[in-house]
Amino acid sequence: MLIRKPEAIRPSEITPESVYLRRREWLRRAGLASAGLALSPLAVAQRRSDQGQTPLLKDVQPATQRPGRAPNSWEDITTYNNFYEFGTGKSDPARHSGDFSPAPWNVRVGGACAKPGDYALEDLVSPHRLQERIYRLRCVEAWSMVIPWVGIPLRELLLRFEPESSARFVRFRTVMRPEEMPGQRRGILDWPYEEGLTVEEAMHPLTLMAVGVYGRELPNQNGAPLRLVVPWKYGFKSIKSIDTIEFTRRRPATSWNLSAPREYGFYANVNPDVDHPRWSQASERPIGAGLFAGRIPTQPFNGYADEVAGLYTGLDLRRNY
Ligand SMILES: Nc1nc2c(c(=O)[nH]1)N[C@H]1C(S)=C(S)[C@@H](COP(=O)(O)O)O[C@H]1N2
Ligand SMILES: [Mo]
Repeated sequence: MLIRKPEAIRPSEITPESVYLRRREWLRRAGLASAGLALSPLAVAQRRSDQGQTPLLKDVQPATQRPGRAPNSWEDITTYNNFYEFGTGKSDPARHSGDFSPAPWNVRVGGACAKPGDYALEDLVSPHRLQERIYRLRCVEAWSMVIPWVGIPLRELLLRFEPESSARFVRFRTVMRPEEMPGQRRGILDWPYEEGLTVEEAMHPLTLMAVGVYGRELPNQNGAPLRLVVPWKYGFKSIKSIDTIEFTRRRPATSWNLSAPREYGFYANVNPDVDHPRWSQASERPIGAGLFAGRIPTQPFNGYADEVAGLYTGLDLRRNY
């Protein structure tokens, strides 16, 4: 469904990047791939699907920017998760999300926009060329990963709903399905999980609506079929399995902020200078780096300061944590 067949690629869509990827793929097939031509995550996914595993999202524009570290393994990304709807342990989402059904899927779009409505996932996704984005993810718990997402810039998606000028925030909600999500049968949080961004944050070119990882559709534990990725904010802002998007005039209430307002702010920008009340945020533990690997320094805005710091000029980042 999200997978566009190669025949569906119009000549106008063939960019230098896709030509590059195909050439690399050709080199690989011809046995010419050298160490200097390290395979991108997309090419790795291609190799997986060559071996008869899950199909990949064919028409994906490969990432142009890469963070300093190599992407985490598929194993790390899909077995070490936070998704409290399936339990609070890191392996709970992988183990307890088997009964969750991400298809069919509809998203209700509402609030201050000219095109509200119920949209089928396919209609949301199919007009867009999917992009690969390799981003760092920094959890507020002080661990981190590097993840090769596949998705649509949120900006492109939101503009289709024609937001009104009165819209100042965008609110997102995770589906409420206690029958399929065992964590929602317990009072861990005030369900359903809700998050929000300012319109400027939502419209920033780095903000992604992800539908895949490693060139494949999102596994349930990573927020199938549709989840937000805001790489300069703590991971809890990147809400999973979204079924509602609303343009609002007032700042929306958000789940973690409601549950512990002193610990989790609305902005939640990654900031090594502002500690969590119970632990330091100055450094982080990279997942999958090996038992004896040390912590690494946390960067302001998770390393994306050049791109996003301008969104917050004049804002006291210590108060607006
Ligand atoms: N609905 C929902 N979204 C969520 C969460 C959650 O518990 N429920 N956890 C958040 C947190 S704390 C993090 S760090 C990221 C983790 O994303 P990943 O498991 O895909 O790496 O998802 C975020 N999105
Ligand atoms: Mo997190």
